[in-house]
Amino acid sequence: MFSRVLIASRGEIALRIIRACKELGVQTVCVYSEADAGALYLSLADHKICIGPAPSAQSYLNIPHIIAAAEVADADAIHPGYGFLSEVAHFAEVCHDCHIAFIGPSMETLQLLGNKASARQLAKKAGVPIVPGSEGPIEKDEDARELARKIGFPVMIKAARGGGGRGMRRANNEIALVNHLNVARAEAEAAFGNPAVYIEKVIERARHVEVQILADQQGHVVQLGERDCSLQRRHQKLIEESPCPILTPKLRRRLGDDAIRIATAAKYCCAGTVEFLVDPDGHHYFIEMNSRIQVEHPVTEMMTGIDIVKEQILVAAGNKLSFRQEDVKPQGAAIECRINAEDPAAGFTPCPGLITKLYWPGGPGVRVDSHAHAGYRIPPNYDSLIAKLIVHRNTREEARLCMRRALEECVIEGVKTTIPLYLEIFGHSAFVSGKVDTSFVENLEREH
Ligand code: MV4
Repeated sequence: MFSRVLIASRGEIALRIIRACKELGVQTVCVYSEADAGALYLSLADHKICIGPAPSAQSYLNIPHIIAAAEVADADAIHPGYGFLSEVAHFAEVCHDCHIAFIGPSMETLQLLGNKASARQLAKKAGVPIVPGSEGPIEKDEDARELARKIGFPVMIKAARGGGGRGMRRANNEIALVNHLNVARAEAEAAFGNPAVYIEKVIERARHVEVQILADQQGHVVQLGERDCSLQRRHQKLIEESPCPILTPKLRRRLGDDAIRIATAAKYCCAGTVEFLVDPDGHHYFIEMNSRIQVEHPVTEMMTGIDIVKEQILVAAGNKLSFRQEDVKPQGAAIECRINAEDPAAGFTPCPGLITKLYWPGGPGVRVDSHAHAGYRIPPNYDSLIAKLIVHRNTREEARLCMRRALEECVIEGVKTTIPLYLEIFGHSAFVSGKVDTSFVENLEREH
């Protein structure tokens, strides 16, 4: 087992990893930027090292500074959390070359799954359904037009090195396709350093359902059930829930089996998430795999009782998974809200600033994962996540009512948050009936 883990992330996920390490008897080193110097969670780490000024490029994305901190602190492993360098193959390579364990998949797996076009090919080869579209990147406009005519408009143009909706454009006809293709290539080159784009048929009114995977270095791959992430706004997830209200037992088993097929084919190790789209006819399609712990992992932890972050650390240290597939029995219903310092009434404008008063809910079935506190100043340099509020109850309806009660108990003064939007959503008949798809939040905004 590791003796000291360096946490190369910030905020609530850094605190989450500190908690897992403490329970494992592992020391922690937290790196932080000058903007996070006042955050109280840092005092829960055994050591803390400032690695640079606020801008991510000079701190949380600065590989030499992070590696130097690991050397100084004599850390034998690095947990990348999510965001920042968590899926950067080169970072995993540098850790390997410096004899520091990277708590995540191998560099080769990160590279393979980081290219969404090659991940599609891997899924197809593994016998998993993918969205009708191109075999790999699209080179010539004529090929794109021919393919689009064959699969039918509208089509989605996606950057191979994108993901999570970044570098994704919809084209409703040939003119739009040709125009968007060149812009998408330029944007992909600028944003990801790689202009490759691929094409998929647009799956209308889809649900976005993802399956949590845990895999050890001995080749055991286990799936921990699904999370429905359809409630997003411009690809920013807002609310996640499990089980997905529209999955039949048969479709649930198919998604689980297909997620294991893809993780096995990718020689996956550690925690990962396989993303699918489910169309109104109940067909599922693989779209991408995320090679990191995700913001919404607590939903699955509440459903299964498995500590995913602890398992990540144990597996990275060479331990076998401490359970088998037949031991995974998701119970009840769980819902997570991302409480962001944004103003939903003003187009989700970020509202960083000083939190003057903070009171979190509690009681049966309520979990709050947050690094925030009264007197904490939310820096403008990073994402606006203040906390994740997660509830777990026996049924979805009980979880919905519990979530509303918990949201009403929250006291956050000094910054605006997304809470008012959530109170509206959890009282909306479409949510109550479980019939929301990926367009729900944007339609709700249009109603205002
Ligand atoms: C799609 C899609 C429909 N058709 N791909 C990919 C990344 C993820 N964050 C969203 N993704 C989607 N990919 C095809 N071929 C629908 C989504 C999607 C979505 C798209 C637009 C607005 C909100 C969305 C929410 C979930 C999924």
